[in-house]
Parts: sequence; structure tokens; C-alpha cells
Amino acid sequence: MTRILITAFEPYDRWKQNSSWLALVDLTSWYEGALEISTRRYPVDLPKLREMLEADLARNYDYAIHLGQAPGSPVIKLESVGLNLRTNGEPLLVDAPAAYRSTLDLDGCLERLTAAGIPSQISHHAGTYLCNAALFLSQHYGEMMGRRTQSLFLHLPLTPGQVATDGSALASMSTPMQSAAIAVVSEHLAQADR
Ligand code: PCA
Repeated sequence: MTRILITAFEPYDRWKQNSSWLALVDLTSWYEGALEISTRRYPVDLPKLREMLEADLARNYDYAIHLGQAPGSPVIKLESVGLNLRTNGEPLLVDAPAAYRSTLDLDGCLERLTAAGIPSQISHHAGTYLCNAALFLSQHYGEMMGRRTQSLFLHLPLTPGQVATDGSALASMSTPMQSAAIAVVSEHLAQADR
């Protein structure tokens, strides 16, 4: 059985909810497929994120899918690169590679999402904040600990409710569509193992 760790983030900055956690909670409310899914909610705090990620990755999952919200993005973004970089220009980890590039079948994931009518694209820059840190550290810890885990990061749009509360005109996507996207991607990755 394919074991997948799926993580989301807590609310941060002005956001009272985080679309990634809303989507993950929604997924667990209906998903009854064959994948063995473990879920985590991470704080938007670098030292705590490092500690929790390292402990979680020791459990040798087949895949780690990390979720975060990307305010303003109109589509789901499959992130291809994790950079060893913080917003202040310093590295996340000294004595670590400058970046890790995903070896997963992102094109195949994109095809499946598109076929399901879920607007998505491959992105080559996950920013320099905690989402990028989650992707970089996940790839690095997996490698350092000799785990088989392959990591993926999905940046999710805000939900319509978040935009309404915000009083802005940012793009949004419904939580059920976002949770369907997580399932589509998870199933596609797991298929490669069969
Ligand atoms: N989005 C932020 C951090 C947490 C989240 O959900 C980011 O894109 O880095």
C-alpha cells in the first residue's frame, strides 16, 4: 500500500483560515481510496517547521505532499523547485545544495488535473517563504536520511469565502475542487508504484 504524508499550513498574516488546511480537512471527509494518508498541520514558523518535518520524514513515507496557500493565484501550482533560500537572502541550511528539483511526474499530474477540469500549472518558483522552505527541507531531509520519500508541493488558491472575508477581488477556487486536486495528484503518483 502506498503511504503518503500530506501536510498543510496554519493561518498566517492577515488570513484567518488557510485554504491548504481547509482542503486537507475536506479531503479526509470523503476520501476512501486505497492510499494510506497521514495528515499534519504545520505552523508558519521556520524552526518549528524544521523540527516537525524532520520527525515526520523519518517515517519513510512513499510520498510527502506539502500544501500551502498562494493568495492571488487563480490556479493550482505544481512546484518544480525548492530553493535553499529565505526571504532575507540567507540560505535555509548552510552546507546544503542550492536547490532541489522535483523528479516526480509533474507533467502527468498536470494532465490528470486538466482532464478533471481543475485549472493548474507547473510553477518553477515557490517563493522564498515557508512553502518553499517546506519543499526544500522535505527534499533535503529525505535525501540525508536515505528515505525513499519523494516530495511534492502544491500551492493552492484562496477559497471564495476567504476572498469574501478579505473584501478583495483576488482569485479563488472552491475547497471541494482543491481537495479533488489533491486526490487526483496523490492517485497519479501512487499509480507509478504499481
Ligand atoms: N503559504 C505561505 C506560507 C504558508 C502558506 O500557506 C507561502 O506560500 O510560503
